[in-house]
Amino acid sequence: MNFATKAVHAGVEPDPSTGAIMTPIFQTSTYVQAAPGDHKGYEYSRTHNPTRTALQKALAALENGRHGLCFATGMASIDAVVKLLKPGDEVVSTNDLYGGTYRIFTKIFEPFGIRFKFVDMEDPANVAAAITDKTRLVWVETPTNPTLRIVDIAAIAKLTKGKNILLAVDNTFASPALQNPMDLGADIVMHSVTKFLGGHSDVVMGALVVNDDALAERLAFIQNSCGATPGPQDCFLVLRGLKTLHLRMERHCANGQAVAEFLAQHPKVGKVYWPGLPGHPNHAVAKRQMRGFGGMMSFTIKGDNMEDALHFLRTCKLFSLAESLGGVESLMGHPASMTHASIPREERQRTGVTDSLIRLSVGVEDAADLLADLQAALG
Ligand code: P1T
Repeated sequence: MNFATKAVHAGVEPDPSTGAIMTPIFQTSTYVQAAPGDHKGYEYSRTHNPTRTALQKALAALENGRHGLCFATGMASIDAVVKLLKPGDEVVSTNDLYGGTYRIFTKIFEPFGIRFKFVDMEDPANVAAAITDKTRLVWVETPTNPTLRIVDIAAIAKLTKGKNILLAVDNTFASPALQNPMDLGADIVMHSVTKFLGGHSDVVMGALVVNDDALAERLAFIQNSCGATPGPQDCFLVLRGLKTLHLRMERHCANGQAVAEFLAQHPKVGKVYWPGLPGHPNHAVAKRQMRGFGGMMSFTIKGDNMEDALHFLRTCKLFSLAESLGGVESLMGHPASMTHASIPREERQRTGVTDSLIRLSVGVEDAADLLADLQAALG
């Protein structure tokens, strides 16, 4: 099945008791058993819920994987992956990544004896140099949040294969409509479902997709034991969002291109970070491993002056100032004070998250209206 057909149909069967075409919201905590252990595959909703099962199947299909696991938030899904490790294990991670991921790695898991190394993965040689016989996980985010760096997933997979090292890819910025990391050799794909998968800024959720049966079993054990699972109503909303994922992503990409090209030629704009621009350092890799460049981008205002950035954020009208991304409406953010405030300033500056950096999540509105809004704010 091709992607658009999977987006509409994957995981979803008409309800056997009524024929309802939409998966019902199974708003139940438990399931009646005829005798102890004699049940229909469902015992308790932390462990299994039919609405969640449908969503997990749909997400697995969209990532070309065999097993999907949903979590209460994107962070809970990252938490589950790191809980596969034990004290003394090492993780090699991208140095530009969502601030919350950096925070859980350094503030929650480092005190438990897991060691994290943050490297610039635009050059896979840096990953090769950081891997030791203690490395058990390589954590890739691509495109990275917020400077849209691109990591060559297939090149990193060559470094981890056959070495008892899991390769996990946070695919939140691309969504499975634009990139399928497992096809490039990843063992685990992670999503903040909150973003493009949900697509309507009304749900917070996370997901993992894997192929390996034993790995899926270990993660399902963590999912059930730690209990950060989403409720059925949220699963229903995401099932509904997925049906238009391919259509939304087409418009995010088209609007993203219009906005990036507009910013790139604007005399008041400094740097523009968008993987679709030919001047992006890893544009060729993005072209190879992605089917489109998406609607996420960041830029600086010439002179790199905090006041100018704040003026811009106060003046824009269609782009709303808010954390998060990937919804139908355009959002803008100031990573240094919002999404990436938990990363120390020197660390941030090194990866380009300067005080004037502005991140845009370009929505699916009319492109001309978006450009007019940006033009007015830059003026
Ligand atoms: O917010 P949550 O669903 O828990 O997902 C965390 C997360 C993980 N990975 C990436 C790449 C993310 O962007 C996020 C969440 N990011 C934001 C809220 C943000 O505005 O960048």
